[in-house]
Amino acid sequence: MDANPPPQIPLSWPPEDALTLDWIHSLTTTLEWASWKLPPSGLPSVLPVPVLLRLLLTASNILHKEPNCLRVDPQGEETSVVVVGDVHGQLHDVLFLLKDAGFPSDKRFFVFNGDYVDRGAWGVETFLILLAWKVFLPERVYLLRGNHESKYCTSVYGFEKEVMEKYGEQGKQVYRKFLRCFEGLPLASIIAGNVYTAHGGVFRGAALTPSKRSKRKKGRKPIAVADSNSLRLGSLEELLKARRTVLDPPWEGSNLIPGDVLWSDPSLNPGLSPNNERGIGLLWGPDCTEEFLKKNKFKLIIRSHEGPDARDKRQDLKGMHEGYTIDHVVESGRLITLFSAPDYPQFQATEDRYNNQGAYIVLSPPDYSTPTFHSFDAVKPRPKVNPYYDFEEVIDSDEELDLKAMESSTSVEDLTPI
Ligand SMILES: [Mn+2]
Repeated sequence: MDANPPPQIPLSWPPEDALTLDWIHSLTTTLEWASWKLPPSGLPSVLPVPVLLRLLLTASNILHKEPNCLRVDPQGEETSVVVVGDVHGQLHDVLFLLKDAGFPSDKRFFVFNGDYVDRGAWGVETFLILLAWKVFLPERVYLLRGNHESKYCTSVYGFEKEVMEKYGEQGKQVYRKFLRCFEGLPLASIIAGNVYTAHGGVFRGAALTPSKRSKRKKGRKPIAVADSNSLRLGSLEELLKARRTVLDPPWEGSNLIPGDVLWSDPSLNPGLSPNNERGIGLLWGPDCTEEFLKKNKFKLIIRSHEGPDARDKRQDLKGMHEGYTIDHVVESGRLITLFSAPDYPQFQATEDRYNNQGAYIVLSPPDYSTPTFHSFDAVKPRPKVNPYYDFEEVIDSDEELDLKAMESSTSVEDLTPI
């Protein structure tokens, strides 16, 4: 397998910020070529830091202005919406997906459900290409946040190290700008008024403002984890008001909605309960799916977040072999999990692979609530690369939070002065 040589390297930022289709194709061709032909540290020779930072900043400014919950309203009889799940830095599979589904356009909207980086070796390239599409067609391409778009996850699952290896001395600065961009990603979308999408799923109601008496004393660890009895499903108004610009969604305190939206999982048991497996977020049952759909007059929830490895450990829900599962079928509609990284994870400790397909969903007019599933195989071979994380160590503790590691910083400004 080879790739076309890039038309012009190094890439330069388009004059007058006029990002064009040609520029995106040039970026794509260059990054794909580099993935085959250059060592990771060669990336700045084709994508110089100033160009990368310019793209990040331009996209970041757009993303930060978007509301927590986007309204995606495709117009016209021929306009479809493509929904994509976790892609995890699998550049070649994402490029296949974009070609297979057809590139974003006035007639083809895209909603990405997060988890662009970590585990796979090309998180930088993958996310930048999607950002370029966002800048080019901001009202056609929507990028939601995944739990991996956070300081904690990227420090454990490879993305931070990937940036450092690719950008060397300037890596720290580049990584900080990526984190700043991640903070701006919106949390959820509503497509055509009928379909709710988010990385993890539903969320609890906002905590009541704590009274002075319950205010935590300095230095004392708060015990604010809600028990199942006090949990109730949140409203869209509460989602819109939540504070999302956090490096890591808090698992305690009053700002719990972002953590729920990014980290929660469905269950076949009824009710809402703390997601003890993950250490953050919720588990929600079919009754909650029904309540959420009915209350908001939705017909479908499309969430992501669980790949073949996560599903392998669950007794109640189906495996992720085809890139999607239908988890709840209730009176008002359905709940779907969508995962778009085939042959995942890229690095595994054993010879056994899941050999899963990835999938994307196409929603079509008139009501956009009858999904068409497109499963696809991994692009092979992939370029040979070394992992950026200790996959043998973290494989068995899949996405469990190390709460201690998260305590240190809550905003990008806490990292180091920019
Ligand atoms: Mn996830």
